[in-house]
Amino acid sequence: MLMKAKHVNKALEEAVPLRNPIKIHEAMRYSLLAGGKRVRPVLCIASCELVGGEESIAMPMACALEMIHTMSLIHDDLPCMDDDDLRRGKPTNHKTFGEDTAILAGDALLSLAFEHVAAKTRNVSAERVVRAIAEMSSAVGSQGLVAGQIVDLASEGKDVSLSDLEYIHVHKTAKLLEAAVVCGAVMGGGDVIEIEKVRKYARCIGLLFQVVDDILDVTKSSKELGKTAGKDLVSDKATYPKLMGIENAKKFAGKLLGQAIQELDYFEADRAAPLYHLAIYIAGRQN
Ligand code: GRG
Repeated sequence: MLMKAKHVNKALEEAVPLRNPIKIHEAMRYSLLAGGKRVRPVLCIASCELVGGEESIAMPMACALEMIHTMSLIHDDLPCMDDDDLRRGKPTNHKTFGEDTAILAGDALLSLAFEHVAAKTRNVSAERVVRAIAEMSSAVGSQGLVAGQIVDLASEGKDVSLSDLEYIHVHKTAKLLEAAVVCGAVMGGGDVIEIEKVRKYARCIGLLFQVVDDILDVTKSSKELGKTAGKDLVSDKATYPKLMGIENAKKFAGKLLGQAIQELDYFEADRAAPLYHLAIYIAGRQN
């Protein structure tokens, strides 16, 4: 997994060279190469290999997914959205380059993502490339990330039900993770049953990712509370632990992990091992 993430980092570095106009490429590279966990690209490659494809076949798609994810983080951090100062341990894009450039850097990354898959994918039929691009697009637009974000923005300061919370997370987080896994299997030559199995796996880990994030928020905040003598660091946003209690949230995470792993039973154990370990990693991650 670490090796795959390293290969992704190298491919991303090459995909966005520092060229003219320098400022926009600097801003794109600043956030893209800032050292995220690379969960989406690694999932995409692992899924491609699961169905018998090689890493290189899925690499342009893997990079495109990380470009889209990064653009969504840049825009999410803007003053008109979450207004955050820090991302991936560094000042946010707009803090470093200004709001105007940050918006353009996001736009350029989104556009480059589609160009990159279409222009750089090799040894995959045009029909499969188009299918994968359609899958990826649907995870981004008004039925995907954008849907999650607009409902999230609209719910600020209001009481959020468990089903609202699930809607937000499915769209903001799970859809792109699902696209990563499905696109990997499509590029790798997966058949209908294989693609359906990995889609179900992805739906579970997509939600799992967010439940774990919420649990980490609580555990991190309570550790910080200890350090800061009672200063209230717990945000007022709705989370799984808040809506169902921490123990039930942990049980729910366990159930999702179990379901995800069950979907992998269909595949040869050796081939499914990376996706199996990725699910365990997502369940047990500490950041
Ligand atoms: C797609 C046009 C367009 C706009 C984007 C701003 C927005 C609309 C959507 C917000 C999407 C968002 C910020 C979702 C949160 C996703 C999430 C769980 C982020 C954290 O992912 P990690 O933990 O982060 O994988 P790293 O830094 O490791 O990559």
